[in-house]
Amino acid sequence: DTNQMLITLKKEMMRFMLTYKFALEEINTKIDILTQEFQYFHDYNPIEHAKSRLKSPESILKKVERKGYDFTLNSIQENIRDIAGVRITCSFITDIYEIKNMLAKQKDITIIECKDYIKDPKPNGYQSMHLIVQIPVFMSDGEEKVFVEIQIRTIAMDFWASLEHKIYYKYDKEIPEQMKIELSEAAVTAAQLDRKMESIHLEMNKLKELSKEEGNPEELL
Ligand code: 0O2
Repeated sequence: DTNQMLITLKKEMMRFMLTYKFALEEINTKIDILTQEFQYFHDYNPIEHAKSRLKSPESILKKVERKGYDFTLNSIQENIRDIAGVRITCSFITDIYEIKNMLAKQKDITIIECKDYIKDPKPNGYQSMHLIVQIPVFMSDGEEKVFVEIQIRTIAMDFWASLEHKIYYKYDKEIPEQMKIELSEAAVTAAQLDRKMESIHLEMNKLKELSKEEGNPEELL
């Protein structure tokens, strides 16, 4: 009867959302392990911070409607690949590629898609590395392969993107022309800052190596 159908539907929905929650927990554990390992064995940690979020059922349904997909769990599972999302912020551009490689090397992670908006920034200036990965989640009744979106960016890229995101919604997706120009200039400045910080960081590493070779590790830095 209808009541039974509703109970089954609710259970299916619950199981569906839980798989994404578990996938996020798995990815968070991986990031946590990398962070801790770097803390113990290396001089510095490429991960400044990581934040994860689950898309709310309302936002999922809005996106399904906007994109014209079927309103079935199968279609949502296949087409909406950012229900589980993680954003990793790091200091330097090289860290982004290093983190990407470290994740790609893990046996249970499959990289399905990689969008490099650092090599090819969006027309508005947006920069970031976007990965869609798939990770197995083992439930009592079987294995689910779950999509997770991982965004990796520098602090400067993140600073720009958060402001742009706020402005985008403040102006209801119609940013005034002058502000678009200013944002685009700010994106160029942020990219310059990233390159500058990277070169200073490399310079510092060189000095560190040199000082180690001379058997005097602490003196220069
Ligand atoms: P929110 O509120 O952050 O979740 P799709 O995901 O399929 O709709 P697309 O273009 O294929 O769209 O995905 P893409 O390019 O990988 O971008 C997805 C996410 O990246 C966005 O999620 C944003 O978080 C971020 N992003 C992409 N472009 C921009 C941009 O120009 N400015 C800012 N600030 N963020 C951007 P959502 O779901 O759109 O938003």
